[in-house]
Amino acid sequence: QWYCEPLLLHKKQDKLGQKTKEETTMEIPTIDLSMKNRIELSKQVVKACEEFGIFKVVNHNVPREVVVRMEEEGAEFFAKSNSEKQQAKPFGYGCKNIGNNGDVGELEYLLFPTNPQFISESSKSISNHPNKFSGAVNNYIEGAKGVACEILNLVVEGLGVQDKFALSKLIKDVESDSLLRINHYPPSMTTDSEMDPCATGNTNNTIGFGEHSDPQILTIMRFNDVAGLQATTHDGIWFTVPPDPHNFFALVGDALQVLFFSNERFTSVRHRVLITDSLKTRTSIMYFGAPPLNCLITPLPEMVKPPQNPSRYKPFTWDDYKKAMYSCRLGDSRLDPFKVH
Ligand code: GA4
Repeated sequence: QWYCEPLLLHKKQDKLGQKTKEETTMEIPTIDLSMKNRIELSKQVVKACEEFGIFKVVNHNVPREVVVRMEEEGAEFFAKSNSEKQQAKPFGYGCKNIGNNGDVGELEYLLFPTNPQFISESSKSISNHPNKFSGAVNNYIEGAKGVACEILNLVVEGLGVQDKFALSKLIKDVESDSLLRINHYPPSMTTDSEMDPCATGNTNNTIGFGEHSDPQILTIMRFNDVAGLQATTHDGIWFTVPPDPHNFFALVGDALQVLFFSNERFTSVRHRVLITDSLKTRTSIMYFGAPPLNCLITPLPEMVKPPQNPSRYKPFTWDDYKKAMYSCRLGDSRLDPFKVH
């Protein structure tokens, strides 16, 4: 039905001690946004969200140039000295520490809100050419947001929800709490800790970013030609997602799970990054599409038909969820406290 791509399973027992099946192949759905038959396309998107929660998006219309410029700005920033990078704290620069509760990964990153005013005001802390930096970032965000909105519109169409923009309008809102994250996983053989604050010697097959689901509605991810991303099937089998630097990957987040959960349609996808390449730097860029803080995260009306199909969650705002998630560890099942028992 859709263009299929074999997924390679990680063959060894990994550092988390979980055994993975050997030599099994799987297929990740590919969504071709240039497909003319909109009804068929929306069905494919819903199926991909249901069955995998992660899929590739091709013919997305984001110019190559936009992605290349964003990559160059990221590379320029991460090549700076440690003390220069520390100046970028207001822009969400981090090294190894993830969140506030002791999680660590083998990476450096920038993590910041997608609000253009924040970006233009803070770019001075990050680049000697702030306008060039903020221009590249804003263009990238517009492109990734466009892909996210198109996917969300297709989801809504595929499920027959009346308000065609019920989901995309949440991330288009000027108050949207969406984020951009640029991750930089240094090659595992780097040992010069003065030049590279993340250097730890040989870290082959260690965890670059631990297992988690993304809390937001939808993530649009792009990474360079270095492998490392793994996701789980609904049966808990880990598989590696082969790189495709020309295309994006879409990931179902916790908020999308709740918006449809009463219908048991979607589950947010658990994923992680392993460092498997000892010589090449892995870079990834994630757009996390989120609603405004005061938005109520509760199933869309068409998705709840009580009493046969009551909501599995107490209604909560995105702000409530954010507060709860920052008191959690990375791998926690953060939705559990919101479940109706
Ligand atoms: C996971 C997805 C995004 O990278 C992120 C992460 C956030 C952070 O790095 O600050 C969190 C993590 C993520 C979920 C649980 C909390 C918060 C780290 C952490 C331990 C930016 C996000 O939105 O949630």
